Amino acid sequence: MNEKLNEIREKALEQIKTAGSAEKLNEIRVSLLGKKGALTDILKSMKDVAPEDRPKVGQMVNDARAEIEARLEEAKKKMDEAIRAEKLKNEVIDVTLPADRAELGHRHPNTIALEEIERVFIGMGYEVVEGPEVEKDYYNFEALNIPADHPAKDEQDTFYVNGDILLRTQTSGAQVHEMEKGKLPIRMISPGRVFRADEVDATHSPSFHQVEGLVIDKNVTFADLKGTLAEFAKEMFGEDTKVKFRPHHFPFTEPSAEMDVSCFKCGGKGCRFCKGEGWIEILGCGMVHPHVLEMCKIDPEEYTGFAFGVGLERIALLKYEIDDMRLLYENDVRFLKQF
Ligand code: 2U9
Repeated sequence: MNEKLNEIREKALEQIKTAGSAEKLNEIRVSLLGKKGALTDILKSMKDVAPEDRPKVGQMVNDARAEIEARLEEAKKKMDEAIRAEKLKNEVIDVTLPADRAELGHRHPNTIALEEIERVFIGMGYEVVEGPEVEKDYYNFEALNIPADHPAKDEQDTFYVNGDILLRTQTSGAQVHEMEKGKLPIRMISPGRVFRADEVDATHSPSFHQVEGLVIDKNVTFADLKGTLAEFAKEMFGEDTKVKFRPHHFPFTEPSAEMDVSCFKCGGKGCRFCKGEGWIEILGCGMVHPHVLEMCKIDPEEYTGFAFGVGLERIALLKYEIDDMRLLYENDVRFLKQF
């Protein structure tokens, strides 16, 4: 019995020493101390031991059991400590490491084009004035000499909020507000979002952006308009850019014109970019209509002015040679990342 007990004990201690996991330790515990375990079997066979030897043998079995339990407990503790140490090692934070760089966003092509336009006009002494996107019919149409029966006023072209309140179709209202203040001279540009009931396609959107400009002073002439816009074109598209004015019609300016710039891709020879024309249409402009000045209580005999309007998206598309306006609105990061 003694020998058998020793053998179980030695074997158990060896197994405990080489056990590699908590599961293995548990297996060892069950195989020795469980219901059908080796030590339990020995206790069960105590009935075969001579009565006078039973206390001694019982003591020996209990000692072996206590020792195995203690070793199992010890091994388990060691294992837990090793696991904790490993975990801690992985959790070590090196506070001297440089921080992750926060990803910076990208400026939208519209923003880049607007900042460029603003830079040019601020350089010429203009103020940047923004107006409301929701406007009264008067400021969007009437004050700009756009008659009540003008097609632009049709509900199919303009988003009406209710009655005479609408989403502005041009930023001109901001200029009218400024003129009404009665502080002259005026040299301003008004950038901003405008709305038109257009279907979405490569060149149209129900919401886009404009930059309009207005100068009002004594003795302002068409020559001032030409000189200013020629300088703008050079700064935007390069020193060699030429400009050309074609007569046009707007209700708010008289005379009116559209301005083309020589193609900045081919220098005016004609290429795919300018569709062989050598010229690219950039903006509309003209001398402020005397009636518009009168409605703002400015005497057209004393003051004259010029105005112009550019589509911001048009400038951004040209500048970056993008052929579909929808790309500017989709905010696809793969597109925006390129700017
Ligand atoms: C006042 C008086 C006159 C602003 C002007 C244009 C010509 C023009 C278009 C360019 C492309 C609109 O975005 S677009 O579709 N604009 O051609 N805008 S003159 O004239 C004004 C503005 C304010 C008081």
